[in-house]
Parts: sequence; structure tokens; C-alpha cells
Amino acid sequence: MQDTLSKEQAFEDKIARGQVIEPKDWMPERYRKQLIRMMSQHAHSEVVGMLPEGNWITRAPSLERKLVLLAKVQDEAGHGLYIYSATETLGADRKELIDQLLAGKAKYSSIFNYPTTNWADIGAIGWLVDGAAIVNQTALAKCSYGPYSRAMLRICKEENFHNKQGYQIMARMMRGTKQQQEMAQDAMNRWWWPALMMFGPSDKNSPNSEDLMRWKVKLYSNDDLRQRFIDRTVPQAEAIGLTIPDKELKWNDKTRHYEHGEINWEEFNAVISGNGPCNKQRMNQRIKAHEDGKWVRQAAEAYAAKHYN
Ligand code: FAQ
Repeated sequence: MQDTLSKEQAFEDKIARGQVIEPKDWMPERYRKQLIRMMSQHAHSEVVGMLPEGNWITRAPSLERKLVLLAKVQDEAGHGLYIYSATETLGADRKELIDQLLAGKAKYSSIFNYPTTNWADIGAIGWLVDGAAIVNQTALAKCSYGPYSRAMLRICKEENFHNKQGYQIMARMMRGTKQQQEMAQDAMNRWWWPALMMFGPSDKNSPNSEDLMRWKVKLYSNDDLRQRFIDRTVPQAEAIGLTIPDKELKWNDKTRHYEHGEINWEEFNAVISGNGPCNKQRMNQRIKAHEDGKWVRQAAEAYAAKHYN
């Protein structure tokens, strides 16, 4: 008991000094569990996140756009794999985590349950969804758990490229025909609020934040990061002539931040409980992809058994 207490004290001191926790270091069970929960949800999000954009690979408007989109979607798969690997350093079993996802028992980001109805949605995802992911993940790159923070460093570099390609699609459409401008604005109207929901519930309704902030997994609260995203995105929208679909949005000269309208938390709760517009479709696609990939996993296992045992 005394031993656990002193280990716990040493752990808390390390966190307070801003030191990084590595897989072999002692850590409280709750820290480990919280990390496995959050990191596995993050890994699932990257993998499910390939689906909305993947739908447009065969319909990209040019060969160049198709190549860029293919590379981006492939990057997201890579992000999922880094984060699953980082989660394994905590003793989690990747197969179990994936089984939980496919059984509908694990969460993944709400944003990927919305449909991509036209090409402008690909611009909106790169710009807004990757943009929100960068704001969140730049903070996580300084989090207290070493393998997660290192995975975030590389992921953020790639997300920056994704973000720029999305913004460039939107900017190009806004310089195009009236119909292209309308498509871009329509995508903006549909993706803005779901992008704000990516940051999670408001601080007063975020049960995990207390643990995560105390242990410096989260360095900023959900609302702080959401505000940071709004402040950096509004001028980008204005620069290319897009209107933010929020009548209450206004700059506050005293706080030096934008004020925004109320988020529809009922919609958020419905989406994260499995009742968003595309939850069932996304899960069916993932289950099929997993079944179709069975022979690849079997071949890899047979190869490993022959060469590495
Ligand atoms: N969607 O107590 P909190 C990407 C859940 S990657 C679904 O505030 P926490 C790249 C939460 O899990 C996007 N569920 O939770 C890309 C918890 O449920 P639980 C993913 C959500 O953990 C781009 C409950 O609500 N990024 O986009 C959401 O302290 C383009 C209570 O919430 C990450 O995962 C949500 N939006 O804070 C890929 C980053 N929000 O487990 C492809 C890492 C909350 O108690 C294409 N994660 N919930 O049953 C985080 O930073 C945090 O986990 C938050 C939530 C901020 C998401």
C-alpha cells in the first residue's frame, strides 16, 4: 500500500514537472485506462474517417485531385495504425479494440457519421475536419504520454498538408462559377456545426476532462480548443468569401475572441449514441472491409510464423 502511494506520488510529481511518461514507467491504472479509451477512440476515428472521403476517390474531378485524395485517405489509415501501435504500448490488445468497434461498442469521432454529398464536401473535410483535428492534436503532441505525443507530431505534419489541400479546393471553387460557389457554401453550411462538435461536449458536461487535464493528457479544455478553432477559421472563410452559418457569430473586441451561437447538443448526443445520418452505413462498410481483409491478415500471420518464430 505504502509502495503504491509512493509510486503514485512519484508519478504525480513527474507529471507536475512536465516530464513524459513512457510505457515501462509505473502509472496508475486509471491513467492507463483513460489513455486506452481515448487513444483507441482516436485510432478508430482515423480508420472510419477514411470512409466519407473514400467515397469520392472514383469521382474526383481530375487525375491530379484523385491522386491527392488517394494519398490523403492512405495517410489516415497510417494514422490509425500509429495510434493503435501506441495504444498497444499500454497493454491493450489491438484485435480486442477492433472487435469492440465492429460490435458497435466503441466510440469514434461523431464527424464521420455525416454524408459527403458532393465534391465540395472533400474541400470542407480537409479544411474544417482536418483543421479541427490539427488544433486538437497539436495540443496532444505535448501530452504526458510519450508514444501518443510522438505519434501526434508526425500526424500533425500530415494533417497540415490535408488542411491546405482542403482549403485550396474551397478557394478554387469560390473563384469558379456561381454553381461552384453555391456548392462550396452548401458544404460549409453542413460541415461547420459538426466540426465544432468534434471537440466534444462543453466543459461542464465533459466527465473525462478532470482526470485528463490533471494528468496533462489534455492541456486545454474542449471549449478552449473549440474557441481556438473558431478564431483561426473565421478569417480563413472570410478571405475566400464563405459565410459561417451562425447568425450569432461576432467578434468581441474585449476578449479578442469570436462569440458563437449554441451548439445543437441533442444532435451531438444522437450521433455519438449511434443515431447519426450514416452510423449504420459506416459500420457496415467497416465490417465488410474487415472481412474482406481476412486473407491478408492470415497471410501476414503465416509469413510471421515461418520467418520470425
Ligand atoms: N465524437 O468527457 P468527454 C481526425 C465522447 S481524428 C464521438 O469530453 P474526452 C483525423 C467521449 O469519448 C478525430 N464521441 O471525452 C481525420 C466520451 O465518451 P466515453 C478524432 C465523443 O475524451 C481527419 C463522452 O463523449 N480525434 O479527425 C466526441 O475527455 C479527416 C464524454 O466526452 C480524436 O479522437 C466526439 N466528437 O474528450 C481523419 C482526438 N466528443 O468514452 C480522417 C483525441 C466526446 O466516456 C479524415 N481525443 N465524445 O464513453 C480527444 O481529444 C478527446 O477524446 C475528445 C473528447 C476531445 C474528442
